[in-house]
Amino acid sequence: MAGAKASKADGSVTGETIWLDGEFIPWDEANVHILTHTLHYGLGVFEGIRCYQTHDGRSAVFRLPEHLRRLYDSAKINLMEIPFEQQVLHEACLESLRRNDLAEGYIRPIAFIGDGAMGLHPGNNQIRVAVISWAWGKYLGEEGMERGISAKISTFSRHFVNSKMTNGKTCGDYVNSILAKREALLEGFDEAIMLDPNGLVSEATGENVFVVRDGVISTPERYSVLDGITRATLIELARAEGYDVVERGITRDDLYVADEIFLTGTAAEVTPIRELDHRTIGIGRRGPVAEKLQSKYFELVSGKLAEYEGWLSYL
Ligand code: PPE
Repeated sequence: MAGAKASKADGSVTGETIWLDGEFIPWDEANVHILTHTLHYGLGVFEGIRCYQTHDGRSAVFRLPEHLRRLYDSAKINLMEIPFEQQVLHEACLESLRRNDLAEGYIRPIAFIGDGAMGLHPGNNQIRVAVISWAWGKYLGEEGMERGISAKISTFSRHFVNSKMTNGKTCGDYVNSILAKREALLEGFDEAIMLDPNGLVSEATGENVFVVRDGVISTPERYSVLDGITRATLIELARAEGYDVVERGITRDDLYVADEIFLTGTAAEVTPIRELDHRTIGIGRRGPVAEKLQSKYFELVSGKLAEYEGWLSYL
């Protein structure tokens, strides 16, 4: 398919083939029935994983087992049983990249409830599983990686922890993120950071938040945020670089007076914030800590740090 490797300016993505319920089928035929339960009620779980071309030309998926483990955890939290062994999905992720001819790309496994029973109780509707891969460039813009992006504190609160199960990555939870993201973009910002119901900093619409002040790196405790795999990676990299990293309650004004703020996520990687609610953050562009950790992260995912080889699944 011509142009299959690029995601277009309108955000649409295409490819050759999609793994659905155990087999690869043509991209354009990967359709579901309109009564698909997840479409109506939002109970499904998904992952976002990246594959990078490494320094020696091979391709490697970053922390694939950890992402798949979280997928199964998300399913368990939501009382969904994924009808495949983790190893089957592991292979499907790698094979999906190969079959779509992607040396680098984003992988989206999703488990959802199929059609059949309607109403909130999904009955015995089939749990369906897909793995999709596509080329995805810089999530918050190439320029943002160096210049930093602008953000606002959202008027929408992040879910209360007993409402959003924060160890899970559940489809319907993203309504809250979409509301916050659209509000931010409509007002001319690039991203939104949400506060939890107590007013403490939670996370951005699809990223975890880090703050630097006087050389100390802080990030919100795990309980109110998705247990980000990039977050965990950054904490480890930062500590290895000799930084103090603390997980603590962070207030809105801690962000305003930070020397640096940066966001982490599989899609967003490590993206600095230059301005928050019209206040310049630190030097108003990527600061030294973000720069250091960003470059370590990219060295890591491109296979240049031998001590972290175990985090790469080569194609
Ligand atoms: N918080 C949220 C709410 C979130 O969605 C993500 C990932 C993270 C934190 C970071 O988690 P991790 O990727 O494990 O470091 N967001 C995915 C959504 C992307 C999308 O737009 O779709 C991602 O980065 O893949």
